[in-house]
Amino acid sequence: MNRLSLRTLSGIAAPVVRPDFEPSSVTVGMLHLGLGAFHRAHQAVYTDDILARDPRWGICGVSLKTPRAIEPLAAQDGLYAMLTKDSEGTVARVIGSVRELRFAGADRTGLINRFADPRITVVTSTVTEKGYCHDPATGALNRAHPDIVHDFEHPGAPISAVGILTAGLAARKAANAGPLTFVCCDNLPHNGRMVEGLVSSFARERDGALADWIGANVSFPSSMVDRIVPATTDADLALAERLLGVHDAAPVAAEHFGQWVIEDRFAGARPPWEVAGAQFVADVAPFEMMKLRLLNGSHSTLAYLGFLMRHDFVWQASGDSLLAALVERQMVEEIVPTLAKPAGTDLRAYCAQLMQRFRNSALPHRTKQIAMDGSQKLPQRMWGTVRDRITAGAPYAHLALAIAGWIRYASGTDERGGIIEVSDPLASTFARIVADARGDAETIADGFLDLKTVFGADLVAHYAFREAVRSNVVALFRDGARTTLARHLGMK
Ligand code: CS2
Repeated sequence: MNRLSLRTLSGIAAPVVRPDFEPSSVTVGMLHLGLGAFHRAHQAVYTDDILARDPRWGICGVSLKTPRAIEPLAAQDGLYAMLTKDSEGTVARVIGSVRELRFAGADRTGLINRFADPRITVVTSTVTEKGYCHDPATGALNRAHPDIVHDFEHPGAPISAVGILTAGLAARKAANAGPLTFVCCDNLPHNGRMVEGLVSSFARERDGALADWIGANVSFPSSMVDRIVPATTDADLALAERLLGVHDAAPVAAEHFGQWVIEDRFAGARPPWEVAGAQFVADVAPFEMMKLRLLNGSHSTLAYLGFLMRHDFVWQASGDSLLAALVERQMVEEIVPTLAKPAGTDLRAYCAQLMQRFRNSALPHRTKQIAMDGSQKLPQRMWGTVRDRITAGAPYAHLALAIAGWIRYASGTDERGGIIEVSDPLASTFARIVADARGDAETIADGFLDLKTVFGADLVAHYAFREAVRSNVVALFRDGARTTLARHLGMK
């Protein structure tokens, strides 16, 4: 079968949607770090939507750690299918906005020099929470992280996102290529300000003049990104091939819903993403808090407790009446009261819409996928809400159970004694805590609750918080998730 490419594109027929611009006449105006499925189903689609109007904004997609994402796309001239799926069916669309591909490991100097192209004025990133090598509790650069240690020693051949960005900015400064905007698109609080802090502390240690130049020429707007994009499955590959009539080795599958709220603080020219529905606002914080606490917080609750209750997929977990009741009450009773209402948003309607999005069975999303990297994700998804509830003297019992669900999951065995492969930068720390506890649930809970880099010094020292989580961990080990949850909800 033929492969998707610029040559075969014209043969792809409706109802598959083809780019409404000529991909080969697009020039590159932005770089993207982290060419995973999320980027290809989100920022690349917003960009695809505006290229007919302004062909200056083609994307140079960069993969930092592995060539896996690059190779299939390179064989397809950067083209791939985006499948949007819900109960009404699937819509297939070919995305043509990724015009250049680079694997950092293949040519670091070439990549760094790309930042010095004056036509490139925007850099975006989706490198996942752990990709910024920061301390999750404080947001500061983790200087002990092996990639950061490497990059301080070899600033000209960096491997971390922060190191590559800093080296790229040094090249831009040397070439006098003008101001640049970096838009972080990962699920981190105040993500722009956070990355600015990381880059400026990394740069200052290298070269004070570079740090000053960055301060004067580079802006780091925060942004809230939203679209549920599970890992692509074999079924998606087969479906893309059937719908397109050509082989596509790199399709992405996602929901129809999409949201992108960006702080309007660009240092130079930018793509007109508002034409594609992005919102440019003065303050992203209310949107970001709503999304991280309600969507991502609920996702994590469904992932940990759902997995323990043997739900492989989010649509199953959110269709389980006990879990649905917990998540709904957690949102309405504990999270919503901590939020400022973002302009134009009805928070109750947002919660109801989330439950519907979670229940999209046409888009199976593995609880195990969301369960990854809890130590990096939960601080922004849950701790902030807990802190606000503590300050307000308000209860946080549902959150305490969800957090206990994470500890129970991260202890590495399921409820039938099977091994859970815990994927987390702190997995070996968790395994040590569990081994040292010799099966005692309270000791396991305390081992986790002592982790300052995860919980922060304040929560580690908060007696009532620890007790609330600890008693739930004990119940989860003793009685299992279903019984604990039913009792918690007064249904048993
Ligand atoms: C999920 C997110 O994997 C996860 O941790 O919670 O990827 C989530 O699907 C997106 O943030 C939705 O915008």
